[in-house]
Amino acid sequence: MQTITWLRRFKKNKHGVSTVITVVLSLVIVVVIVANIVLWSYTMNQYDLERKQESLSFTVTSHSEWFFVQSEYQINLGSRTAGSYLDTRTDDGSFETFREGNPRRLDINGTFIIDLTTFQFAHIQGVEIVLKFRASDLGEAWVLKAYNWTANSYSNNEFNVTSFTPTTTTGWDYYRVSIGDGWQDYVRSSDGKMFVQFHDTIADSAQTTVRIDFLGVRVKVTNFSFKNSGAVTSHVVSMWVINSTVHARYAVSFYINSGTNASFTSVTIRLPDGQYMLKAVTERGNIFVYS
Ligand SMILES: [Ca+2]
Ligand SMILES: [Ca+2]
Repeated sequence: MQTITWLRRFKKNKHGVSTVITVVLSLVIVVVIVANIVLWSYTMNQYDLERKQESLSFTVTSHSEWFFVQSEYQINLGSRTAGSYLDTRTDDGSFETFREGNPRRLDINGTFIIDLTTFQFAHIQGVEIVLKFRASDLGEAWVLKAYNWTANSYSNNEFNVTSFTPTTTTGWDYYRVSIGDGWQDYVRSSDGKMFVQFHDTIADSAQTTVRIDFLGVRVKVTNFSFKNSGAVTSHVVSMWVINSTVHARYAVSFYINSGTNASFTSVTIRLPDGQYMLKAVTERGNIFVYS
């Protein structure tokens, strides 16, 4: 009889214990869920807050400054009749004058130094040469070349324009050259030295006078200057280059601390000629536009 009573009590107690366990477990689960919701909501608020606090602006440059002839041009054919090499350093209307000799030829060359300390060889994407000149007659084409350090001779093989026929005897002509692939042949990697040559093409009857207002070289580089006026460090993870024909995305990794400016050079990002828009996308998903 005693045994039966004990068994009943035990069953009753067992039922009670499992009820308690169920309640406790349920409570634990509820607490865990609520805690997670609170934590998630806090994290999301924090994320949104940081996202709203992000504020970037930026500009871009696609070229270095101009580099000019170091000293007086060497004259191989013809002569110098007025002005000096200093006149060819600024596009300002003051010029240096050269004249064809007998035979009617002109051939000069000058030494230019690219500043490779500021514009690292590995960051350069190409070279540009610009000549602003006036020829006294329009009877022949003129040629810009540069010394090819690999071939050990003057060449314009990789130039986009290999000769230029002047269009005016009273105004100025701009003879613009761009060297993309192969530019490395024309800039000495050890010191940035370039030799640029300018010459006529035929010994015709006219004794041509040539005025040079400007002759300069510069390198193509893509350099971004960021300004972080936000309250948080920004991490730019991609850049978009957009115009009517280009819509390119480049993966990058630029960190800009709050309240600071920072500049970054990209070898891979190619900026198109003319108008374009740039977008910087941050890790937080913000998009900042430059146009
Ligand atoms: Ca000539
Ligand atoms: Ca000038």
